[in-house]
Amino acid sequence: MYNNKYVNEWVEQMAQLTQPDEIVWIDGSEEEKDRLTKQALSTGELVELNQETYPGCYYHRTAENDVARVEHLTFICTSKKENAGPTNNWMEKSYAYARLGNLFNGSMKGRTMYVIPYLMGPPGSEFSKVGIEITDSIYVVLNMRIMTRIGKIAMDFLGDSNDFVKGLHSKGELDPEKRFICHFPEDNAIWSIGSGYGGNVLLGKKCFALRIASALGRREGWMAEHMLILGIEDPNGKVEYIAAAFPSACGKTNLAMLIPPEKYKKAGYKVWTVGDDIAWLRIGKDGRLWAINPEAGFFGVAPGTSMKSNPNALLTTKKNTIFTNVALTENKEVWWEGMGVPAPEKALDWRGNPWTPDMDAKAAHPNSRFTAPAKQCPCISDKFEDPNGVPISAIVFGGRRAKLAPLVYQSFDWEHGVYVGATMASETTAAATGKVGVVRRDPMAMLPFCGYNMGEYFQHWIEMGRKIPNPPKIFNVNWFRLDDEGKFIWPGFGDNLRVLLWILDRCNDKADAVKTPIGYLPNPGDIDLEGTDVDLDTLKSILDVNKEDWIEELKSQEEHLGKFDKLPVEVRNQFEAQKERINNL
Ligand code: OXD
Ligand code: MN
Repeated sequence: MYNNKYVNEWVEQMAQLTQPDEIVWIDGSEEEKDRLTKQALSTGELVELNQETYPGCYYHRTAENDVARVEHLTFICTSKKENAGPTNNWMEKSYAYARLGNLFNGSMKGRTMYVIPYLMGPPGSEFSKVGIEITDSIYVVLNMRIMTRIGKIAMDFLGDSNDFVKGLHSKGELDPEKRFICHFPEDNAIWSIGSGYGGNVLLGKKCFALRIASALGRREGWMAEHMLILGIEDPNGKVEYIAAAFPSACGKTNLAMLIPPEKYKKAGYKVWTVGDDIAWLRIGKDGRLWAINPEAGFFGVAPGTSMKSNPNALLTTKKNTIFTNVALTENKEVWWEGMGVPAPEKALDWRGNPWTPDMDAKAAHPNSRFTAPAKQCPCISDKFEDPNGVPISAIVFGGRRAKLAPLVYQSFDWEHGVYVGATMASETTAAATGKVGVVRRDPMAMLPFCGYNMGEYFQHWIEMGRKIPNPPKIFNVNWFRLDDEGKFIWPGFGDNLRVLLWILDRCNDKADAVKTPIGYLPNPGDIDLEGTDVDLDTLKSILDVNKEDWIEELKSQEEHLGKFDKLPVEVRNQFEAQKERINNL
């Protein structure tokens, strides 16, 4: 037990509700980690991997029906429905406490309750915030240990304050019928029951750092965004930072850990990772927007991660990593589709069933994950733990669009950028349950993560723009244009640096642009193609603004914007102006 009376009182109440056999207060020590790991190994919750090739690494399988975030079971629970807005599932607050209270009642009988104090953000930073997660899962404790800063460090930060986010998690019966992920932004509380999958149960991540934090940010004048943060160092050693928002599984982790093409490497360019998923942004004393990564680890999608696609991510996972729902080989190593090494002759698949390469089924679940300490990343930024964060030069939005959106364009100004973000769309992937390959609008990549009315969220963006004396410029990228045969036109991966450098040139007034109805596009000659297979004509074909396609797009945008009861007039006006420009094309 720590000696913060607010924490102790609340834990006492939650213990009365859930009735655990025992309460363990997490201190974050190595001794504790070893003890809990041993326990998890003895119950089979974790499997030890080959300690020669994967030192400190463990393997976990979730229940078969519990492999992804469950947006249809995720709720924003406020007193009034309009505070959750049109894009969130809503449950009335006291009804939610009562309904979930029934499920939590006695849910930890025969189990141990772990109390995990955790810090989001570096110690000593004005950005940082404390959460306490109560859970009956050792897997959660060991993952939170990687994803956040747990134990004493968090309690020291909290002191005797009552300013912490109260997170209650129980595996319950792991029954999808009794699974709920509920957020109470009015009370800084999260209740999650019935799941053991990371995105639903590592409450520091999506639940706190995005849903609760976005609501806090609005109240307190800052922003919590679904953004990676990367630094680009030029040959003179100058580093500039970009924050980028993409919907789930659009290659955010790859972009955050980009390896420059050979030519740029030789010239002295480097890319540094500050964060791969979440950014908390505040206005700095110098009038710029500054960002931290509130997390301490990466919870990345394994399939597709290879020495070719993302060597930095793969190398990050070589020790002290927990793998979830990938395939397990006979010599206790892990494997997944797209790992870039031959499939094992025999393995156990993510369900634990015998698997051989000739089978039709996938060995690893498409949303299988690694949980790895950020500090192990070969390209981790030396500013990763900086309490001041990093100054952001450009905000980049993007999504997967087979057609329409050009490779890159710059918004005319902040307000136009907010409209670009508010109408962002992408084709769905496997990170959330549901259909794959359908175009869905995902404003600022925050659709599943905004903890309040999304119209008011747009308004908050507009207002932040007015308050930031020297705001970042806002861009949109689309690495995913397809040719008629369904092949990607742009090589992507490291070559995306070529586009990011144009973006930085624009921020530094070093590149010209072509004014189009949708924003500023590069002069094709300003994107360096040397060393790629792309010729100038091909590049031109993905730097196009097609009137007919955009007319269709605007119809769909209009329908989308029509859903917001609190759409800011500024966003509506930006839409109308864009429509007029397209019609005049
Ligand atoms: C994630 C997601 O896991 O966005 O990061 O789904
Ligand atoms: Mn994410």
